[in-house]
Amino acid sequence: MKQLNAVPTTNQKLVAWVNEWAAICKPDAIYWCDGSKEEYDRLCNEMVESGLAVRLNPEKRPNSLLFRSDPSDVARVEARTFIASETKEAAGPTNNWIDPKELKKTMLGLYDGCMKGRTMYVIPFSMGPVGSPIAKIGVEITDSAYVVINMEVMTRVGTKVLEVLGDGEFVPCVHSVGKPLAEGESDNGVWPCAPIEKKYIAQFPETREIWSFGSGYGGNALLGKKCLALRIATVQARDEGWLAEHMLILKLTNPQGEGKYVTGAFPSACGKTNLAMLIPTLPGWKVETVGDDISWMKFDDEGHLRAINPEAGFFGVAPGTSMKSNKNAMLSCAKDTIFTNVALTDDGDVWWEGIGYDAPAHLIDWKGNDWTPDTVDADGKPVKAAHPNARFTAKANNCPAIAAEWEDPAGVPIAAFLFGGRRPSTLPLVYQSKNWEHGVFIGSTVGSEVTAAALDVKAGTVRRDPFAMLPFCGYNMGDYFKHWLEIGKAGEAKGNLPKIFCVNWFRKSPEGKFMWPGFGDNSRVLAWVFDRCNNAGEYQETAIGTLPTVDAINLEGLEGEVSKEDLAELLKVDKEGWKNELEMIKEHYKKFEGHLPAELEAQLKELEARLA
Ligand code: TSX
Ligand code: MN
Repeated sequence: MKQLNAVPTTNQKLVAWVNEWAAICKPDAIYWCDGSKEEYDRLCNEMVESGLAVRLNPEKRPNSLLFRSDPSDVARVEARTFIASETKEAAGPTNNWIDPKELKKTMLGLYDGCMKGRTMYVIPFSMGPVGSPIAKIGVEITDSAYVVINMEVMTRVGTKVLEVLGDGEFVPCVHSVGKPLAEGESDNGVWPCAPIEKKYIAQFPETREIWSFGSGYGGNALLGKKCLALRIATVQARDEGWLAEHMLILKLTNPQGEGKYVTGAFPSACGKTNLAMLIPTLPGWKVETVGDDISWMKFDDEGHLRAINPEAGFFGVAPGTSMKSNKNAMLSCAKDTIFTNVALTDDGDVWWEGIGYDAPAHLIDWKGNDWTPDTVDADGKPVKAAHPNARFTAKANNCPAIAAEWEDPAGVPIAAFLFGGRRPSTLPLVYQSKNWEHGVFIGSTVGSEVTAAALDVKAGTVRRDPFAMLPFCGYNMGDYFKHWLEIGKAGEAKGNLPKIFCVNWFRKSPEGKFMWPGFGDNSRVLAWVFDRCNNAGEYQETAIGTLPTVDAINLEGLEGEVSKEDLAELLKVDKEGWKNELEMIKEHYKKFEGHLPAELEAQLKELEARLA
């Protein structure tokens, strides 16, 4: 086995672990990543030369690549994602569980010789600013250079991380695409991965280990993100008294120049990245981005929850992103970007559905086929040029709206939590929880309308996704609710806990039209949230919580789009709708029997009594 460079650490545990895995995976060579620009450029060029990547036209999209994945390897695979805790009960009712011994045996069989013909890259990375007291260090070994360059955008990689690590602890992350090469064989420009039944995304919560096999895509392969920063970190956070959450972080500044930090949890397809980068339509207000996906929060001495964004980039969904829906995301991926599964234009740029302008007459689609606007499949249905889950991997520092303090190692003090989902009826535009416990109740009942895309449930039903954490909590979700209640108890005395709000940008009229313009106009809702954090803003107490009065939402400049009557409807408590909602929540809560905290049961009873 060739050592391509010198081992850059004296951490004996790390060196032994790398050697142990090299013996199992049997790569041709080992390479320790230093995170330098030279290294990034070299790997990019190698992948372009081997045909795995297309270099985009530098005049259109400087320093950017396009990858096309295998058509079977396009998204996270929840059915192949496992929480391998000692007991099934520890994983809880919402996770796939396998016995860790059995799983390790199976996976070691798959890992045996899986890197033959490939280089094993060792990626030391920091989740969070290097050296921040809230940050954590991981080391990923992988046989994918695509994973290396994505990790170099999404996390902090290299020599500095090893310096801070010293002889300390790291989260070991093992990844292989699961496609060994025979003597003289090459990928031939085809994305390597393993068939679905050999894919495993495994978390071992007690030993803080991550093993991933068979997929090269996103959350399956970039192990710092969903696997470490959420599934493993939730377990560490529970044990250490902090929060690891699937939340955006934004800074909101009012016309007087006062700033507040807000985090928000939303299920997928609710526009979390759009909210994180929103451009307010309310004059004088400003939104800046701290993070678009994950928030790690710890108490400071004053009892403020301080948040860091553990990531260094955005792994955003491209389709639907336009200068109208998210100008800052478009500018973030204007250069230095890795695109995956978008369409390629004849002049070497990218295109996707919802980019805001018509497709040109000819494209190469995400599968590498010629595409024209009239291309249809065997059933006569229009063929999409970009995969619906196509992504851009872009540096946070390339976002024009990035907040100056986004890398502050101390984190930013959070004033408010938002919870939301796509709810066409019942849930008002915004309301505030009565207190922390009521806020945890709201978080535990987060849900989003199921659209036609999901075939397992009928359209129009609500899929519950508590705290938007359903696929990302590394332990029993009922115990996770309890942890949230305990954070409330720990923070209560100092009086600096964030206020908790529920928002819903997706109310529809009986005619099926969106009643709220959303996007930049959501700043009008954020302004009320801001004011409530100062105990200001007009409000009314209702059965479901604290709502703005109709006059409390500033509609200046929205005349003709949203009338006072529409707003009154958006801010009404629909008692019949809520009674139906209560029944749905009872059904949802059944799942957590035996682990559902009594406080949440009580919240449900109290809400029922207030609605009676
Ligand atoms: O991201 C969205 N946000 C949050 C923005 C900060 N989307 C897109 C969701 C898919 C990712 C929204 N879609 C939002 C929203 O607030 N609201 C809607 C619904 C909507 C769509 C279109 C219009 C109005 C509302 N109006 C016109 O198209 C003219
Ligand atoms: Mn996410």
